[in-house]
Amino acid sequence: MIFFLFGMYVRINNLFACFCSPIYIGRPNHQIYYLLLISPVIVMDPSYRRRSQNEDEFMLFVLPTIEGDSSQPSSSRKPMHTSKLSGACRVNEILTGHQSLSKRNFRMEVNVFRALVDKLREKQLLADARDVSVEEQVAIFLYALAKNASNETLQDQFQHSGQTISKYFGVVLDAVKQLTCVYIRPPFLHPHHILRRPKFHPFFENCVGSIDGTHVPMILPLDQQEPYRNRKQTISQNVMVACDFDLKFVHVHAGWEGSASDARVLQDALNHGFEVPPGKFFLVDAGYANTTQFLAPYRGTRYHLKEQGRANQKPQNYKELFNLRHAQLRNHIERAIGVLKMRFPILKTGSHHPAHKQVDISVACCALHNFIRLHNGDLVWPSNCRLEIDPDHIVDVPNGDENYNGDVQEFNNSREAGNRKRDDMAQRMWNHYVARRK
Ligand SMILES: *[C@@H]1O[C@H](CO)[C@@H](O)[C@H](O)[C@H]1NC(C)=O
Ligand SMILES: *[C@@H]1O[C@H](CO)[C@@H](O)[C@H](O)[C@H]1NC(C)=O
Ligand SMILES: *[C@@H]1O[C@H](CO)[C@@H](O)[C@H](O)[C@H]1NC(C)=O
Ligand SMILES: CC(=O)N[C@H]1CO[C@H](CO)[C@@H](O)[C@@H]1O
Repeated sequence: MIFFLFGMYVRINNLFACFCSPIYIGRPNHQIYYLLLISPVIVMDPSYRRRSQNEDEFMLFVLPTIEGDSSQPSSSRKPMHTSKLSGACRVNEILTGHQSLSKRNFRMEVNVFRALVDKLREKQLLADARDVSVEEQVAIFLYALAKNASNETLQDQFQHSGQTISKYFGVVLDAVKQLTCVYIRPPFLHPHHILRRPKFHPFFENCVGSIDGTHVPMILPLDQQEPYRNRKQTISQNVMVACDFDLKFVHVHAGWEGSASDARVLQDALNHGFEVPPGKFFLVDAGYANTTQFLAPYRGTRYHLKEQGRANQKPQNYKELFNLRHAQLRNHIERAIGVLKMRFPILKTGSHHPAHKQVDISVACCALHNFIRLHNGDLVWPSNCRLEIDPDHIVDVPNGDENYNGDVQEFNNSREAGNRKRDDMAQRMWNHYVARRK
């Protein structure tokens, strides 16, 4: 317990808010206010942040002058990366070849890949180096996420030294991290069209999305593992994601120890910049308290769609009806998380990058997911992708908390109001339902 608390303290001190210039990107006027005030918050260690920033400044500065791979060990007299097929050719081959090549290797369609490269160039987050174009830099990064490719595999694939690979992985990770503020944005306030369907309307019209905690495996040195040990005894971070009904992430709070409860992580996100727009609410599962801003299903009542489907029974009372509608609406967040992890299998296995980079990788994947959504990238094929990872290596992580364990004072305090709101909604919905059935 003491260890756990200590772990949390460290986290809280390490918070770093991602402040970014508010950019108006063609939203309805009433959105501007939120764009200015709310920005996604990412948990990370400020000292890491500072160090990596300096490295980047250095790297971006020296990029254009670096010459090839001057890093070959002098003991090996034969040059190592001699394949005729240079990295640049390979990337070109993939981008101009059959469309499945880009999906398989970069986990996105060619047009989305090119849009990403353009955006990174345009924002001057990446620049062509003499021997590694922005296309190839991005390719190295995405290939690593897609295949959990090791340093060595990347060297062979792209015909560069370990240092070069490592450097560009870091440079692109940082660049994508900077896009986070642009692509992970607060939810639209206008009710989503799905909420206009008769079975949801008008009861859920102020709902802006759903929230869930998802575990992402981490690989950590033995002496740092304990707080990250989750219910399934594996090592993971607990990442809170909020997602709108377009399957876009609207907030991500990453880096919490796997032992922390979903409710605790949500509270921490609220303490560090996450806001629920006034009068709006998110749907949460039973791992959270039910409050006015976060509506949970009724406990001890059938909840999962599967359960209700199996019983093949119409809801018997207002609580069952509420839970059914709640589950139907919440389906989208499970889908979003599912697609995210299938698209970027590195999120299922953990990697040997330093801890802060593992945290950054999970946030970067969410930003890329949104970028892909924005450019109409498909969601179907990533869900059906064959995972090119040894199933033995897929880390078993918990599926989010099943019950709120009462560990957050602030949520405890607003439960009564939450219950009144939920009862009120559920009863109105039930009356409407019964009246229509007659
Ligand atoms: C990749 O290998 C090079 C040496 O070949 C090393 O300098 C670099 O740190 C390695 N990068 C990672 C991320 O392991
Ligand atoms: C992911 O890569 C790391 C090395 O970078 C390796 O230790 C780990 O086993 C890999 N996982 C899978 C599933 O291949
Ligand atoms: C929250 O309420 C529960 C009972 O509903 C209680 O067991 C728990 O100690 C409370 N937690 C806090 C942090 O006050
Ligand atoms: C899911 C959940 O937390 N439900 C709880 C909402 O609050 C009431 C009382 O405060 C509890 O009885 C429920 O279990």
